[in-house]
Amino acid sequence: MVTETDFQQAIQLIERARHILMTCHTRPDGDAVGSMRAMMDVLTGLGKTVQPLLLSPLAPWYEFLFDERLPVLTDDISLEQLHNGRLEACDLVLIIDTNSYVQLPEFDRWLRETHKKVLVVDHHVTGDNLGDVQLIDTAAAAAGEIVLDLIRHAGWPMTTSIAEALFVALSTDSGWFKFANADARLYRNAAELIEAGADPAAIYQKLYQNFSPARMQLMVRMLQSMELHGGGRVAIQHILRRDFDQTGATGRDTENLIDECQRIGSVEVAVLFVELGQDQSRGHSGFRCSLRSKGHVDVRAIAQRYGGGGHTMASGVNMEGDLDRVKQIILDAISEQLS
Ligand SMILES: [Mn+2]
Repeated sequence: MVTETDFQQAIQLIERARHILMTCHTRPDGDAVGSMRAMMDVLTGLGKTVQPLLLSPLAPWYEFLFDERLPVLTDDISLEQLHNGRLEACDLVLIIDTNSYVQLPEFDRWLRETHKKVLVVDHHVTGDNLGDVQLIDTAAAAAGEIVLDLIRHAGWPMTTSIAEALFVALSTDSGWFKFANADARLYRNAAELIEAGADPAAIYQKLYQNFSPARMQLMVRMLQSMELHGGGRVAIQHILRRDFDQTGATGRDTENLIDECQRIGSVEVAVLFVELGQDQSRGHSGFRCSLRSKGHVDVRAIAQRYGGGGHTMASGVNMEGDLDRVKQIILDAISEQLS
């Protein structure tokens, strides 16, 4: 729950700031980048300079949100530049859609040392208390809903561009308004954004009917890897490095692919293992494990046990070890809850 005092403190922090550095979790999703785009507009409108920074590349289907390519830490800006360069000139750091160091790779090293004021906007249950002021609303379906509440509290003007960006945030984090987090509040907020100029049909096309052939091929391979366990209640899939190499798809192309197997009626939990690159796993073999639940199994509890996090119905965790081993660990943890 975000209190009136929290909102007032956040508004004060923003009003006093002049140069704002803004970032979100790695592997940025629609909620993170939609909320970022909305806040970029809000802050620019207030006369602030804004430096957006991504921690991994933006997926192509979100590029329409931005007029210019956003810089990516370590690709476009080094950690040294972050320490020494123009980014040190910022007087407020805004972190959106996460409150955890582990979700801020490399950036966390700067964040741990900096004395800058930090404002966090997040809706996840797990977190490291990164902010001097934190707008945390775990009942919100998307961080974008908290951004919308902040705009309302402050009385900042709504524009078509902000409405579109926030609509992307709300719609993507709810699987286009179909996950269990799609409550009356979400639909009301979405309606308000449509009234403010967001065009759902146009946004849907840009987000969901915009696959590259390579991404489609990657999805086909993922579906071919699918195994059903527990009498069809658990679907386990994987994507290996060679699947990327042979299709030409990239890591960003895996977003939302895990949801596909939930079309199977019997499936209660979907699991996707994506093999990490050598650089990310520092020589070890490792996997990014994503988990989705239709509600019966708490997949956050499973991810948390191995150092990950997320929501009860959508979570993720990085795991070391070979595929058979990590599969068995996750399958055992799910079976425990199903029995
Ligand atoms: Mn989110």
